[in-house]
Amino acid sequence: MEKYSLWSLAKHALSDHKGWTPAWRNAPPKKRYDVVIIGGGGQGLATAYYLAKKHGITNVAVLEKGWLGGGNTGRNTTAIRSNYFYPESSNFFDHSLCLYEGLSLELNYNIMFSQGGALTLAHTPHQMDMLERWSNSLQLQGVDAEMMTVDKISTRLPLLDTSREARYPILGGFIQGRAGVARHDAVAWGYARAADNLGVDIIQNCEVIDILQSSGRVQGVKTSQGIIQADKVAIAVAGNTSVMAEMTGIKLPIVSAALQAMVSEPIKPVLDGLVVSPTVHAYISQSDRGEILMGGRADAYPSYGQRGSLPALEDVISAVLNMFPSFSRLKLMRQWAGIVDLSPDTSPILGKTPVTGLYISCGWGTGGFKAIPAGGDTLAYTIANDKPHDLIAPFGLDRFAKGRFINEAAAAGVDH
Ligand code: FAD
Ligand code: PYC
Repeated sequence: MEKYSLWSLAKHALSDHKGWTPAWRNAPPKKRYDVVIIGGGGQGLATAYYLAKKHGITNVAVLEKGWLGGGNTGRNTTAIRSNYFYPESSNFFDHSLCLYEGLSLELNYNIMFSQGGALTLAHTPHQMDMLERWSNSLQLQGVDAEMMTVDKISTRLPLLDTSREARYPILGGFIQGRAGVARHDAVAWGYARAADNLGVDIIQNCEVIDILQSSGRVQGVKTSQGIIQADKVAIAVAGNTSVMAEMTGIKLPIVSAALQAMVSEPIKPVLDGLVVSPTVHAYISQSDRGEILMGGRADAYPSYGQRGSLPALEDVISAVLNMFPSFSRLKLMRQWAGIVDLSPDTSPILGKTPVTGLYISCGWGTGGFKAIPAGGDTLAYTIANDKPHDLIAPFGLDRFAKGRFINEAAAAGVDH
């Protein structure tokens, strides 16, 4: 690998992008693979990496219809936390957080993970009770969580309106100190480079237009670059999941809708970590570049239209100004949307499907960036062994038939 010195950084900065070593090969598709993964987002790339790294399965292709990380992985607000209510979820998401803690080293790629904490606010006595229960439940699972008084919150966040005159006065909150943010592109690129180094073929501009099966067993995929045969196929296409699953006759309980976010002009550091208010329906953090990053709930209307809308921006901005009135002086710089895959209980759907050799990773909705390492690790295990990893056994598609929902709507932060 190329060694970086100040001199080489300066040379690259002035090189007009010429002579750079690509981070992964531009692989032409082979006729057959042991495993084909559809979707070059974080989930697909991490699955490919762990298949190669932990299970020695390297005859693997990741097929991406656009560019790597151009879906939700490159559009999200990068909150990484494991403060989910039910043990099934907190165990899974804490495994992910632990993997994130070592990911820059594991991939030899700086994913810029910084653990500034995630603070959830309560505005009513009922919410305070809920947060107490929630943080107690986390502590019982060995996951860090701490209740915060208003005084402590106001010391941490001097710009937050903690007065009794606020429209929704804050009564307290709870914080997960190990929560944080990472650079989203770096997570995708780090996994892609590491998977490529282990022999995985990454094929961009390759849209899957059909999934081939015979006698209830997957045979491969039909793509914009021709037919590719495979013993096993995994679907990791986020908001496009129900369309893709329907190609195999599987109807999924997934609704696709736009989730929007926005950033202000950059300012000096004024915010520590992530702040979430389920009451005003907004969350906010400050990026490394200084932008104030804001978002809220997914659009109520199902759609594949990956664009913004003024009413959603107005909702989020008015919610944020309830909390941080001084931000009314900021200029909005950019907004964007991604199409998220919402499941009925706000938990992911991971594992085997009724078609032999076909696996699925979806239902991540508004929260699958934090789950990229654990989603990839556990789906790779499931594909390699054709048996669900213990951590994801509760998240199988069969839970809807069995009525074993894992309703994490509250832990999604703002209701979705
Ligand atoms: P994606 O990254 O969307 O990857 C799927 C890929 O499949 C895409 O690149 C797409 O082009 C490709 N694809 C689709 N159809 C085909 C096809 N037919 N053939 C080939 N390729 C195909 N999560 C958090 O944990 N924390 C957050 O703070 C957070 N904030 C969010 C904010 C916003 C605005 C949005 C939109 C999402 C947010 N999320 C967050 C959710 C998170 O981004 C997603 O859950 C996560 O990125 C899902 O990863 P993925 O790899 O499954 O999907
Ligand atoms: O999952 O923590 C989260 C999140 C924050 C904003 C969007 N998703």
